[in-house]
Amino acid sequence: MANYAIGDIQGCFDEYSLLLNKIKFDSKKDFIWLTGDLINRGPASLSVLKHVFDNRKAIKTVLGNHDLHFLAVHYGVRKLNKFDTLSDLLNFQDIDELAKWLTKQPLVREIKIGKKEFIMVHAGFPKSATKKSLTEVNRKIRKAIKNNPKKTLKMIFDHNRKAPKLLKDKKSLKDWVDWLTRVRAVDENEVMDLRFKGKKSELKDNFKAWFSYDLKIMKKHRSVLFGHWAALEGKTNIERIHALDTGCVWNKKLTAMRLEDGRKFSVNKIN
Ligand SMILES: [Mn+2]
Repeated sequence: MANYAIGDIQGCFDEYSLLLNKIKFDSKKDFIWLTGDLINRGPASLSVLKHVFDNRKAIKTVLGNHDLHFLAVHYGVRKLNKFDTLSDLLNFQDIDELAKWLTKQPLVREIKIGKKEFIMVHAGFPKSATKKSLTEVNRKIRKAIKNNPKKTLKMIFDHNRKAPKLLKDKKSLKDWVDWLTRVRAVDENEVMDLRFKGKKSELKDNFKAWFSYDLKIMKKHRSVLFGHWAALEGKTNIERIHALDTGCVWNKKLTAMRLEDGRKFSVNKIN
């Protein structure tokens, strides 16, 4: 029995299958934890989502920005853009069931392996975040999506308007969704540069990687797992903060980390 965290699959079903073979995944004994962005940009979003759904007792995910974008298109509050590869999914006869299941997935997960504890998100969180605040925010976002998926998804993707309703920590639910599913570069005042997608070495003057700050959440037995930032190529150079998106959809590789011992397994993108 083992637990594996796997980075962004983005519709790369063949590489995902190869990786599961490589780690000899057994859905009766093992657990897989996905960093989100299961779909989009790659060729086989439907196959990935079906596999995860069919194995949902053993395979768990957090939501990423592409998963939320798909839901927004499905619920009719966003349009497809020219780089999207979501048609197989949107045209699938049982898509309602898959979409409904996806709306129930969290944005933050806590994984316990013996004495070790892992916090998993798709993109990141503010340096001031605590386990308590992340749990609370995760609960609020899930509740909002469940109660009114259309309205909530519309609010999440309304990038021009500052969402008015602020939570106790002065961030709105939209701010929090941006932190959890989109953040990379952040300045000292917790302002995000959401356009930045480059390497750490390309960050502008006042901006640092969100995980380069002294994160309040970090404790001795606690680690962080995230995806989303392919340009990091799996490296943060910070102990117990693990970047798992190794850019499979960008012709690099798909990576799994065994949580019991930290060993990494990768497969290259098949061309
Ligand atoms: Mn992403």
